Amino acid sequence: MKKTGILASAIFLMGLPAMADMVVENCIIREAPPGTKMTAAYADLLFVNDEATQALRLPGAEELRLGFIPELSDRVETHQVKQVDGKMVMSQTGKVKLPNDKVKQLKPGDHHLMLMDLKKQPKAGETYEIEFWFSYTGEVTCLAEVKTSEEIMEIYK
Ligand SMILES: [Cu+2]
Repeated sequence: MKKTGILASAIFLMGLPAMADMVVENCIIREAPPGTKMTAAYADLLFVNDEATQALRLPGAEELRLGFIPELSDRVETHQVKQVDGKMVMSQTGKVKLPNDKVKQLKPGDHHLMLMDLKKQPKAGETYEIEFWFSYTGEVTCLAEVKTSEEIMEIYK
């Protein structure tokens, strides 16, 4: 019994060389009002720590390193919102740790991607591809829809 299990997982691993499962969904870019040079992007990230992933023996927790949206910005940062003296303050943060088997939301008031020095104003209804880079998992692209602040408030309420 045990032998069969090991063989089966060995074959499974050969078919998926160094591939862990990452699911990226619900990608959203906030519409930038005229004159604004930056805006935020959000997404749901799910790192699946299944048997194949565990067999890779990753040296630490999976992390989001960065997102790329070359159509809109050449300078994307990971940000975090924190409460400082009763005020919500946004600051640049490094890599974002991802829990195993649990959705990590990049969302308003929490971690998010910040698109700096916008090349153009993203307008509601437009779509842009975001490429997410992780520490261990390969890049994952997600088609993000631009939504208004009102729409975003409804989604994350
Ligand atoms: Cu920000």
